[in-house]
Amino acid sequence: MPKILISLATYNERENLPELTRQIFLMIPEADILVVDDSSPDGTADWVRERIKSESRLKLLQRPGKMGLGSAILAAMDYAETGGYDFFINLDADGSHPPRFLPAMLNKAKEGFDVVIGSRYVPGGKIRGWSLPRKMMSRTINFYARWVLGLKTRDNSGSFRCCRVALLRKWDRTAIIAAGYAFLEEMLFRLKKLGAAFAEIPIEFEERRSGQSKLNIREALSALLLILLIGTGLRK
Ligand SMILES: Nc1nc2c(ncn2[C@@H]2O[C@H](COP(=O)(O)OP(=O)(O)O)[C@@H](O)[C@H]2O)c(=O)[nH]1
Ligand SMILES: [Mg+2]
Repeated sequence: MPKILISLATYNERENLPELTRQIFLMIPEADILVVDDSSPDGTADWVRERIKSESRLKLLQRPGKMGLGSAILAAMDYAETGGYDFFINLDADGSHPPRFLPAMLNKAKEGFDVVIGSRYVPGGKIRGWSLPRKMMSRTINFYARWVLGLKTRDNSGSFRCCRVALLRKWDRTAIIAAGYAFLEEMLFRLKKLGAAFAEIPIEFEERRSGQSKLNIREALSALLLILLIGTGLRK
């Protein structure tokens, strides 16, 4: 039986975790869930610590301060390697990535794909709760990333992804440039260079109902710049 690690990067997601972790375990009972929390002021890590007492499949990695989404996913990837897992899946902890898509994602990976993207931009994919300008912004970023980084995949800016851990082992992640949101595009760029086989499965994305987005204009602009530097090879 393959070992599966599902990672959740959290910053102030205490309200969202009880229902989300319940749904994930319902969908993939054999999986472990790792919460990578950056000492959220709302006490997310306290909830996890309490829950772990009666749920051994739940794990916590607490870091001293907010270090960015990319760096949290990197830490979870290291955990997957060290822990001897076979498949690594990441999803946002705000409920935007419904766990009902996990089995399809995992099945696709088991078919032999190295990276499976939970995609809003393939037929059957949907976005609920976004305004037209927000949708246009995401489309533009994706178009830009495809062009600058030479990616063929459609959804390059979402974090709902499954990776074969054997592939992660081949990837020297010390050379990673982006610690924030641009990590998501950079990851695909690096894995493509390693010859990874990509697949996308449609998902229905839902905007978070509780809490706040951590993506602000400064983060977004810095992501655009980093993608350019990575794509042009100005930063190696
Ligand atoms: N550990 C950690 N998690 C983060 C950080 N920034 C964002 N996240 C988490 O990453 C996920 C996506 O962030 P979110 O704010 O929903 O971004 P958006 O969906 O692009 O608006 C959520 O689970 C956040 O809690 C961070 O600096 N550290
Ligand atoms: Mg979100």
